[in-house]
Amino acid sequence: MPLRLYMIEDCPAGHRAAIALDEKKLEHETIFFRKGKRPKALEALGPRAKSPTLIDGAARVYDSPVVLEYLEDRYPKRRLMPKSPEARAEVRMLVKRFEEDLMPKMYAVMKDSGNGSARKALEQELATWEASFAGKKFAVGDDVTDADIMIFTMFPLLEKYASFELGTDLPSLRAWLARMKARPTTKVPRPVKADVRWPRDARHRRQVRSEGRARRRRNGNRLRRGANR
Ligand SMILES: N[C@@H](CCC(=O)N[C@@H](CS)C(=O)NCC(=O)O)C(=O)O
Repeated sequence: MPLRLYMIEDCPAGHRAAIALDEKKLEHETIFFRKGKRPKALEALGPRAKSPTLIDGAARVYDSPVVLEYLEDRYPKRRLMPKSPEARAEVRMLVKRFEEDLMPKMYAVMKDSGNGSARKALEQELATWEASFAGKKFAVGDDVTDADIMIFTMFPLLEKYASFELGTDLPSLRAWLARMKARPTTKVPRPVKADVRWPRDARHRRQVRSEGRARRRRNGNRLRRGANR
């Protein structure tokens, strides 16, 4: 059975898992659900099994950083973590800094009542990240790592829900974002109609499966095109 990813549309945490699966070229099925309507399979795992939750054989894994770690441990062939302990520590420190310092300010901009203070706080925070990204292709070295994936997934949301774009005073971050967007793996996953309902009957399950196959074929073609670039 292919891996199964449960996620909510426009959930940055779910998007991270989807990117890692595509970067690692792992065949998978994505089941979308709506906020507040977790499928029974997730409810059975307890309240922390949200978007994303990954089912892989006997493994049930949730919480996006843990899902990324699991995929790296279980499928190390296409690496999303550097080899050296120093660089691995750097990735983890950036992820922590992102979660504690940057992500809350990004969410604040999306919830902002409009007085502009959240935007100002985010711009000030991003200036510190501009310094960290100066002269770098990706967050840590020349290859995409979990740090890039974690950070990247907030930007499509900021653009969509807060019309927030990186300013021209952040050239290193802008170049990094453009590099991330250009990857065939980073497109925001969208459900096909059948995905958003929990499969209830045999006919519906067949429909979900056939749409899943069509999507995987499309994704496969997209990934192959990307790989041949
Ligand atoms: N820290 C978790 C956050 C997961 C999370 O809160 N996901 C939200 C959507 S972005 C969710 O599934 N909410 C549904 C619910 O709370 O019922 C992670 O990184 O995976």
